[in-house]
Amino acid sequence: MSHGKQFTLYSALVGVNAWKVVIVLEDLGLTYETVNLDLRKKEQKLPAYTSINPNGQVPALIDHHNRDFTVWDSCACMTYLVEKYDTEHKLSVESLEERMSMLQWMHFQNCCQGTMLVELFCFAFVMPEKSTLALKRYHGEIIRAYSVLESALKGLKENDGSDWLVGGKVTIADLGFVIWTHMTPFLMSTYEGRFNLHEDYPFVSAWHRRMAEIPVVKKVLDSYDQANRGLSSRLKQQNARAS
Ligand SMILES: N[C@@H](CCC(=O)N[C@@H](CS)C(=O)NCC(=O)O)C(=O)O
Repeated sequence: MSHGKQFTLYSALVGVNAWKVVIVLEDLGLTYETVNLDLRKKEQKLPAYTSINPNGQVPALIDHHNRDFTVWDSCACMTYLVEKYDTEHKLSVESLEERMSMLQWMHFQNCCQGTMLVELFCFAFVMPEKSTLALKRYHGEIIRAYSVLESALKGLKENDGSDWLVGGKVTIADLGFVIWTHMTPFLMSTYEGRFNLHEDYPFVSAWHRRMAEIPVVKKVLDSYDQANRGLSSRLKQQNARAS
């Protein structure tokens, strides 16, 4: 399966989470082969894949240089990669306390920003019935997540002069957010509630721009856009037909 590449990454073109792992693989210069599952065909729920990730979601990562060690969930994959291969701490920090701060932001990203955006998207686009209450709740949670980030980044800048969440440098704590923040304006446009990243969250917006300009991140975001070109218009058409 590996064709000489160190890792196999299970991903999906329309999914977002595996692209978080791509950023770390690319940044650390690790070689990988991507296997894209078709989520609409439910390939992620077939036994061939649930034997790799019992949770039946992408991403999952296999390290062929470590006895085919397998890890799933985007945050666990990113953490594994830096713990084992980022020996120079290019994208990570050293002390236990800073590593826990990094994990704390990654859990927040996964459980709050990522999950709430997915739920909003599901209730706006995927579910056959619209639920105003559900949409309102997820929209509110996303606003809350961005407000938490805004005040944390503002505080870090004003108190420590830092542009980043942990350790005064870009780490996987920051990078876990970038693809989701990139997608947020589109995902939020599925609902009428206000969301203006630039005007309402200037510290988040500036932080996101700094990350999006890092050459590796820019390359991955461009690849994501390329892989998903036409997605938003396809989804809008599909939604118009369903309503
Ligand atoms: N917390 C998980 C979430 C993974 C997830 O939601 N993956 C989506 C694609 S972005 C998926 O596989 N969806 C298909 C499904 O849930 O069946 C992670 O960060 O890896």
